[in-house]
Amino acid sequence: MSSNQSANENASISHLLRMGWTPHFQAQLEQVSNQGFTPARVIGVSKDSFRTSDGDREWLATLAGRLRHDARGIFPVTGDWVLMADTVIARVLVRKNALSRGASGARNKQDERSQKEQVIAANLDTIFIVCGLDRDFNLRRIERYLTLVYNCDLNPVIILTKADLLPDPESCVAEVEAVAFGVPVHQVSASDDACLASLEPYLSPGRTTTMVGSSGVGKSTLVNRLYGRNVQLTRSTSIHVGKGRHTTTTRDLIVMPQGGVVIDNPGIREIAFWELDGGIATAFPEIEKVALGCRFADCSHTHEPGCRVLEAVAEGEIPRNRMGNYLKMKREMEYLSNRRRKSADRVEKERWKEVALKVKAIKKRRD
Ligand SMILES: Nc1nc2c(ncn2[C@@H]2O[C@H](COP(=O)(O)OP(=O)(O)O)[C@@H](O)[C@H]2O)c(=O)[nH]1
Ligand SMILES: [Mg+2]
Ligand SMILES: [Zn+2]
Repeated sequence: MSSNQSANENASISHLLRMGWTPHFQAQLEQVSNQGFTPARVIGVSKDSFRTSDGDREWLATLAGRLRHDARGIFPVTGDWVLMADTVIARVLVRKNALSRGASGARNKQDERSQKEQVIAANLDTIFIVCGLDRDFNLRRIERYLTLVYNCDLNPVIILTKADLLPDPESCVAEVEAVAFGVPVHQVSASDDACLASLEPYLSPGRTTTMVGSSGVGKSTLVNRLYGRNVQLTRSTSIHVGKGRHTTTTRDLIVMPQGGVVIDNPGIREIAFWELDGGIATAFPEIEKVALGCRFADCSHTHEPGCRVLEAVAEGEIPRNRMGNYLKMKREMEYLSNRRRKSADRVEKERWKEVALKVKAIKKRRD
């Protein structure tokens, strides 16, 4: 290898590192290194085109036909690392992790596809749960977001925006801390840049942060202020710019001057849950702990005799509205897992039907 070539390679590796490239992805690249693929990260997705970047160059890429019909449903999302042949995405590298949810509206639609896991963003280090200290402020919603994040085994950080609108934002911070055990809570305000410094550690080189939160809470404003200039369209700027700008492929992933990467997502209107695992237990640890004392192991904490949880609610040890939210999320989880089990049963039935038909055909041939 000439020294020139290796200098080039070093330069391109340093670009990739800036985009969040890690040994996990390098190892996957090395398995196919002689095939001339270019590694890049997905920085924006529109209907059938993907904006990708290697930290130096950008492409508007399309998906290889083979991947479009991939039965495993691995469809690139913002934050994914991909291998490109020219401007075609030939491979999606195995994700380190992903933020995902049951498809929005899954409750009403009978459509099988609406139950599919919906991946919001991939390869993440931190999730900012962004909530406004205006009418958006809602502890129950924060609990839902926390459960979503824990379900995906990711690290949440709660950001309360618009602190300037309240005389006493500290009391809200305390309320949030009381429902989000051990989760860092930060307040920020458009009129105060000092509070931004507390977020800098999340933006260190190589780290990826994504933001979830209702539309209008100030996610894009926060990105702009952390960046130091307007790189994202916000509600206040879009009024002046007009709608036309929105039709271009959006850039959701921003490489920050601090060295890290931020993914600015559209607001999640409805949070449906997908994986039925430890998310609820992690979001409501004190309830799960008290529940260990219930007489019945499968106690639903609604009517059973010897229910320690109901006792704790009656004694005021567990707040009534927090308990209500806990039960509501448990019901949603059960609903989703039942649906999933039913559709898995149906798939299994179909498979046996096929086998039975084949057996029949074989028998017929023999006769
Ligand atoms: N008062 C106040 N308004 C804010 C703050 N942050 C954002 N906003 C306003 O909230 C609106 C929505 O902000 P935007 O960043 O577009 O929200 P997004 O939809 O979450 O990306 C804009 O009009 C912002 O100017 C803040 O800290 N204080
Ligand atoms: Mg925005
Ligand atoms: Zn109970």
